[in-house]
Amino acid sequence: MITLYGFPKSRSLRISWLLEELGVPWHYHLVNFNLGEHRSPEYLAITPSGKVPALTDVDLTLSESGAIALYLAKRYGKGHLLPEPGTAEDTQHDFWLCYILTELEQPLWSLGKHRFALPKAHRVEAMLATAQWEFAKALAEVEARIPEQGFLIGDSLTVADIFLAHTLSWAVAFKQPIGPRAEAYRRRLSDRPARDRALAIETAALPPA
Ligand SMILES: N[C@@H](CCC(=O)N[C@@H](CS)C(=O)NCC(=O)O)C(=O)O
Repeated sequence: MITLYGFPKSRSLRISWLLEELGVPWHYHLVNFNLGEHRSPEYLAITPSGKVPALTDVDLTLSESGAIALYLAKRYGKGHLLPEPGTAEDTQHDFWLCYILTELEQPLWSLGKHRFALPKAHRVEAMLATAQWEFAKALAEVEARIPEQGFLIGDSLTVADIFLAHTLSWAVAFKQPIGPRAEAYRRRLSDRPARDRALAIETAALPPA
């Protein structure tokens, strides 16, 4: 059985959402950041970085949301959620996934890290303006390429759509302006029932505050 290690509203939502789209049985293991469980010896044995998401399956243990998503889509996607290997669409998919993870997400995450995620002693106020500027620059390229209707590539959902919609939702949560085309895309992707189910599963695992 697949086990996803995660924490609500973190990058684990990319994977829980994908698992719900795939329709495979899976189990959610909450790594409760509020209790410091990501620094427990049990969790560090699964992933030495102590970060989420991580995933275990019958024959492997894996971290990094991009690697986990590609693994799941290749192993369980039955030809859906990724373009056919070697096609122009496959190359486009590579472009999007690399761009989202290295150009779009990074400045946004710098913002998050220096606002709340890093230990206070390591937060640098002066980073915030630069991160916002870098994010706006990276977003401009997304807005120039994002389709007015449908999905990033072809006429069906791919892994890159889940990553882009999730990253754009972080931008909104971090109060970064996104243009109307990106916002319309984010909303139509986020309306998918699989995403709602994934969010509900992750949130229900948290003990009441
Ligand atoms: N590149 C990694 C980043 C993982 C990551 O930074 N996860 C955050 C939550 S979204 C985390 O676990 N932070 C806890 C920590 O850094 O100790 C991925 O895409 O999976």
